[in-house]
Amino acid sequence: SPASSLLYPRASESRDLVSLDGIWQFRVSPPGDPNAGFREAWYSARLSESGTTIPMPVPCSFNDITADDEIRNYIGWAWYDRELYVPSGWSDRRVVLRFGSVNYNAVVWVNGHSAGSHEGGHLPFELEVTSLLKMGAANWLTVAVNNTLDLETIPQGKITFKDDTTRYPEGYFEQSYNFEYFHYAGIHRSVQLFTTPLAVHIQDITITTNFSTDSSGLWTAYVSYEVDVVRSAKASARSSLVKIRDQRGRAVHFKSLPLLPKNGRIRGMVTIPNATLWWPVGMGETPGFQYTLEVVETADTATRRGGSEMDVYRQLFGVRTVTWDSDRLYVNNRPFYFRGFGKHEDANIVGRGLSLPLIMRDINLIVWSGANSFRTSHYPYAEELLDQTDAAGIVVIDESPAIGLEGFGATLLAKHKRVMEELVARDKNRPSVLVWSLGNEPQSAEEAAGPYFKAVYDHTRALDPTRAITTVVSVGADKDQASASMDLVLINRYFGWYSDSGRAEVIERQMLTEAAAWRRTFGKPLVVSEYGAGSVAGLRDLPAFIWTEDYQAEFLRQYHKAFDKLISTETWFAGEMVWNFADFAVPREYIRPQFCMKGMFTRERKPKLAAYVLRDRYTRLAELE
Ligand code: BDP
Repeated sequence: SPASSLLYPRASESRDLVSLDGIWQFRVSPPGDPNAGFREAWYSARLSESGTTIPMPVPCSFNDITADDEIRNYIGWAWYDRELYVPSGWSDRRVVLRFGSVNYNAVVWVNGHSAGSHEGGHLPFELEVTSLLKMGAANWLTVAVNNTLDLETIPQGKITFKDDTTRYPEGYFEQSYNFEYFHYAGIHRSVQLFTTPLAVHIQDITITTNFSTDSSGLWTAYVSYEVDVVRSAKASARSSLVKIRDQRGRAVHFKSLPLLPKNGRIRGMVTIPNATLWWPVGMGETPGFQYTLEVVETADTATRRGGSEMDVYRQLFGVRTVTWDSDRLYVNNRPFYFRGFGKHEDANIVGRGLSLPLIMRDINLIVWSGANSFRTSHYPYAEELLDQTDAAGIVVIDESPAIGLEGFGATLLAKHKRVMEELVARDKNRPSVLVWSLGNEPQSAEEAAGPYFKAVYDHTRALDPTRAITTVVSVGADKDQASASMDLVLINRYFGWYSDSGRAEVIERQMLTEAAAWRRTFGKPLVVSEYGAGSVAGLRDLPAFIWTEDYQAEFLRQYHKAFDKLISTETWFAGEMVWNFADFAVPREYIRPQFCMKGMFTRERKPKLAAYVLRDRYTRLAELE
């Protein structure tokens, strides 16, 4: 299954990489005729031959690029295409087309031939296109993207047809969502072609780590790896090498492995004496320290050229452990306290599209604020961002796109399991990912939510025995059916905002009462994964009034009083994550003015007053560690 192999596309001496990012051609389906592109086979030639196209950047959301309301709010099949050439040297290579993320459904053609499809935004997929590409001639690539959400997609939404033609035009419908952020769509992350040798390629690598310490305080690391190797029918194994390199590129370990006669999985364990551990920022002297596992697979070929072919792949990893008990989460056996953020992938113009400048700006602001973590609310974020969290020692709660789930039927469960497979396959080697989040704010008071979340938990646990698992909940402790199956309890609370709006004076008491109730009910570590108040940047008042920067700052201080009490009196209070890092776009609605204003930073990443309050606190907490 394709989900078992999602190695990041990395060039090496045996692998070429060609970016297909750039300006593509684009068109949405005509109003009232969503299937026109399939009926008229738009993919059978260049898109511009079947109708008008407009230029559209990739990667990017298509919503905020034009001045056209129809495109901003488009729901249905949108079409992309571009031309491409392949180096002639690729005629004896295996060629894979990889999409970092397409939201939501994608159907792909190469030169008019079906190349495959994928369901679900926010996660990558690969299609082998070796036999579809023409070397030494122009090729064209067509992608149809559908962003319609219903009760059997993840996340869910609803389509309501407005049948009253005295009030609505023919065929008018409304897409609603089980979530409160703008439903950006399109080809959101990079599109790449990469090659591997034909005779042999490294399909997947899984690394897990452990360590021991001796009396002099030196660490010995135990690195276990599994390498999935695929050879073509006529090729035979010649050699299999594993090296571990430190950050300066020095080989600290070298191992020649026994040869596998058939395709399959090579397993091994290596020891690194005097090893350097991976630590979260603020916790050790080496935050974000990583090694590289280098795998070299060589096979004798029976091709016309004879000889042998070699595939090389380099996988970063960190040496660290994650454990948990009924009180806390531990990194390398030391208790970890989350001081973090809920975030979004959201920015002006690019929407949810990959932006490397934005990624670096956000990482720098997270470090500035003294935070040590964030949650990828409410869907998996770009791999390029997680590269930076691994390297900086910023802890990640890696959340699936399953937000606001309801119904909990068999189809939804199967898809949810599949999403967890893809997420774990993509991020399993990342040291910064300590926790999988199965989803955010499901209707977890429903009876069916209990067995449903237990099933998703068990499935995820089987995929990865090494990380903690949670589901972020918002119903009351007396009603919640999901948390009983989880390792950590994460709750979202809005005292002083959605209840007792603008009344900061009742926050502390309510937060303490609430925390005690969750502890009593579940006896597990508790993290407040969301608390937040909106503020319009520049709107000020004294005394503080709801929606001002002053109220947002005061609101935080009141929660912090409660958190400080919990930290000093309870062993099980495991962290706090403010909602939200930055202001972000929301659907068309009247309770928020185009954006959720709960950011510490504006959408442009300029600080509000609250950012300084938070920074003072997080820096102080870091010093206590
Ligand atoms: C919470 C949701 C989050 C919203 C937030 C809000 O988890 O996605 O943005 O409310 O309303 O319930 O700001």
